[in-house]
Amino acid sequence: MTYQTILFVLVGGVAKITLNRPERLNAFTPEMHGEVKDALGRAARNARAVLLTGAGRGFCAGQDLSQRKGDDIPDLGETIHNLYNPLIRAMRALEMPIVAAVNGVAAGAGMSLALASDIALAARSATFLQAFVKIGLVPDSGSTYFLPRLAGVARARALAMLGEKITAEQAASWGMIWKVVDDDKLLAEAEGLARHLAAQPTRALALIKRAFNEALTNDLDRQLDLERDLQRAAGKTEDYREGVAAFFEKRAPRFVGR
Ligand code: T3D
Repeated sequence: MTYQTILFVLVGGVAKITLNRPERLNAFTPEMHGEVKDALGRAARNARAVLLTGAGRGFCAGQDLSQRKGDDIPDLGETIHNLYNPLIRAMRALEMPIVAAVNGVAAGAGMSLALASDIALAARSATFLQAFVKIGLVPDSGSTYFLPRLAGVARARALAMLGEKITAEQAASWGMIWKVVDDDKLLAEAEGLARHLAAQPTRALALIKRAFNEALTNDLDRQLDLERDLQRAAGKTEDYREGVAAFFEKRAPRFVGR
């Protein structure tokens, strides 16, 4: 598949996906949904980490509203069901870490995308907003799930109801992202992080991702059982044997992702 709305590069185990409609702040069209879905599939087959970022001055402005003008508005439940929900599910199910490099404004479903990543870094000048209410919609693409769990219910509710823009610093201090990086260093730092993750025990990272996916809803008993099961699986990997061997041989481990 050749891409028109994203850039895709696979280097050193990292699949870099750049949303590439900068003149629209990388707003989503159905075509972009199809291409991101395809790119995540390629990552699943060929990479050990994903880096997600945006071209130009925006990260992603959510749905492309030029496709929602006038009276010919589709059933939005259908677009959520068919496009946005599968995207968020695919991100959370992908068996490798997704690093988001939030290079600029993340609005609407674009903010949801950042929240659905595993490790989000943001440029100091980046901003986040739950833009939905500004156009008479409700947060979607997982924002009402991730936001209260990351930032707390009081902040999530106010962000959703007011649609106010917050800074990257605020997002970090509220626990919504991993860290803030100077604008000119963001991409290099995010790429370095993704490269690091791509050289780690990929199966363990996938199992850690699953543990945290389920931790958001499990009670302690279920989570303890899950940890047991995941550890059983991790204990059977080649990378675990390598990690222990490297520890005793006092050398850096060479993880192969199996
Ligand atoms: O519809 C469904 O299927 C349901 C799913 C919904 C999911 C959603 O994401 S709903 C929320 C949709 N997104 C928004 O409501 C955000 C709209 N954009 C903004 O509020 C602002 O653009 C920003 C706060 C993101 C950035 O503001 P600013 O001042 O930095 O930039 P700008 O001047 O507003 O935008 C720059 C250009 O991008 C501009 O085009 P122009 O005038 O230079 O030709 C603007 O129209 C365009 N743009 C920005 N966001 C979108 C967009 N074009 C289409 N769709 C957008 N979402």
